[in-house]
Amino acid sequence: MERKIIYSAVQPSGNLTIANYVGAIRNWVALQSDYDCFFAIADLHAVTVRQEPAELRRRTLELAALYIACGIDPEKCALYVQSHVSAHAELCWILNTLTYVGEASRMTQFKDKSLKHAENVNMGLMDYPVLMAADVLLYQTDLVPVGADQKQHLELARDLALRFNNRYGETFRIPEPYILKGSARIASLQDPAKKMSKSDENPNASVFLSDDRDTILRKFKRAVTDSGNTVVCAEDKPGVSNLLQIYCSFKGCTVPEAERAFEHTGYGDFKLAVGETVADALAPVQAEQQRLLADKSYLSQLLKQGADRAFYAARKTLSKVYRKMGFYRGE
Ligand code: ATP
Ligand code: LTN
Repeated sequence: MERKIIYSAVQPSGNLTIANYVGAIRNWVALQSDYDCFFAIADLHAVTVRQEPAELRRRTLELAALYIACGIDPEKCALYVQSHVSAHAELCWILNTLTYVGEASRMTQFKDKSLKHAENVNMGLMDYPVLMAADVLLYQTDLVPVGADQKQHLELARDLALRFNNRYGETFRIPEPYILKGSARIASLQDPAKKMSKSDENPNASVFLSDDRDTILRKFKRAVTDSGNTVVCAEDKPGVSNLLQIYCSFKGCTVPEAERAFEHTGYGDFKLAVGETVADALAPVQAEQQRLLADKSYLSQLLKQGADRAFYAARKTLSKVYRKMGFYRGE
């Protein structure tokens, strides 16, 4: 039987946080043996917000090393840099002609980022979800593992695929979001009403995968908790609930199990335990990432191999798109 196709990506737009790890990359590892996977480093998406060129270059390679350190096997899946496959930008242009300005401007992320980067509300920012649709549709993707925050973008990808198919004939497979069980939404350590994000201006709000043990312990020590002194997951305890979620994600246990373990523990010791658990779990990943980054030519060779694989699959879809739309392709 034909294997289903999975596509996902992360932007090299900042240092990754434990939320990106728990909510995205870590979950992909289990998928590689059962699906044909494409995992990209979305650098074209990253530049919708201003990036320092040297940083973008460094982070792109760091993200590649991190994927592999987390357990993504470049032999099993296509691991590549989005800008290495020009078909993404080409299909994005085509899909732009099917996207209404109204629907693009209604996207929550566009509205949020427009407020956050008011000095640079560029066309790319508005086009972000269309490029994402191009990513997914190019590979005839069945499933897209992402966090709940990306669901709206996937709805657009589905709408665009259906619109194209209705207008020009069956071309794209209709992708489904794949919100994985256990991939909880992790909140900011300083404001549990906000999601933890790599671009938060408060460095204590997010734990980065590059943070060393002391920094991790310090950030958890400073994390906001709630009134009271019991370690339980409850609506009126968003801070403690978030810390419990983080603990469980790294310890691999359930919330009731964790609540029981901390039944007689105060907030100070609880936060220390969460920090230690996270630091212990990250240490081997960090070490492996550093080992990989020491051999840049090997990494770049792996990325080239991934891009070749992606290019081959993408070209097939793109030729079909051009043909169906009536672009002259020669005799
Ligand atoms: P930025 O702050 O630059 O917008 P981000 O930290 O929100 O970035 P993205 O690059 O947008 O991260 O997302 C990468 C992946 O991580 C996506 O699959 C997304 O759903 C997941 N993710 C991001 N933030 C969280 C979170 N707080 N909890 C769980 N998953 C998350
Ligand atoms: N916007 C995504 C990253 C991304 C993506 C994709 C995810 C770019 N292209 C295609 C899934 C499929 C995010 O997670 N912030």
